[in-house]
Amino acid sequence: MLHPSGLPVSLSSLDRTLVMGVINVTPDSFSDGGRFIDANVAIAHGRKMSEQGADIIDIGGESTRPGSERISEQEELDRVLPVIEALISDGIVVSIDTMRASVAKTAVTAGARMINDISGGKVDPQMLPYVATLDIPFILMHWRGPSNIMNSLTDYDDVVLDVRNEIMDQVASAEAAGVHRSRIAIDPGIGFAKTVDQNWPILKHLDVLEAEGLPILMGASRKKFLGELLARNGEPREMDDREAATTAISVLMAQRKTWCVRVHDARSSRDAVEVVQRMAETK
Ligand code: PMM
Repeated sequence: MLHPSGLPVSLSSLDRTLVMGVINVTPDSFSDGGRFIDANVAIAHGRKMSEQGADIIDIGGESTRPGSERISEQEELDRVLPVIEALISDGIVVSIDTMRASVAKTAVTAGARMINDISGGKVDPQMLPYVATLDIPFILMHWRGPSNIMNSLTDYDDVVLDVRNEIMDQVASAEAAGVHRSRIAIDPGIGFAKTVDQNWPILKHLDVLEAEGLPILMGASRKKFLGELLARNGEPREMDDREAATTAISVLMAQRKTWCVRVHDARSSRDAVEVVQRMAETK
């Protein structure tokens, strides 16, 4: 059964931040590239994250790391489909991370319950019309351009206001294509067309985005701005050693009841959400 938000009732009735566990079935993703290119390893990891408290597993087959090039549709499908099918048959709620309508459609037909398009429908002209035919959540991320050039697209007058305005323009395009507003979650796109320093004001002034009244997903997990924050002797903190900082962000998000955090380690973020939730309920 689905809630009017398009979420399974068991998720939408929760009064806490959701935890989305990430699996990149890619050889080169920014955070976990190469680890889950083998479908069996990816499936085992998805099951583990689910047991550890992930509410949703987000599966992507195309790397979005800065500078990365696109892969073919077939290659993307070959990577993600076996993993999606296996996790869905276990009853796990799956989200498809793709910029291609055709891949989204195959995933949704297989049972995926959410579409996460980092371009918010800007890359594939078929995406928004397709999403308009569905009753499931659509995660629309702030996006200025493809990964191979996004590091040159970081000029903002005021990063907080510009990101808000640009996301809301994307939301308007989605609505114009027939996507119902109640299906849209927005995401400021931490690290996408942003310098390391530009991510902090977005987090600090999240109220500006919250004022739009749409659910917000935050994808800060293990990203470069955390590695740079924790750098020693000019060396960024290793990717695998950014978990405590990621958990700190999850605490901050849970405190403001952000809709969802997208993370690589489900257990630490879910534990953090539980602590915040218990504090909020304690008289
Ligand atoms: N980040 C990545 C990939 N997909 N999707 C959303 N909605 N938000 C993000 O911030 C996001 C994403 C890239 O990082 P990864 O290596 O953690 O997947």
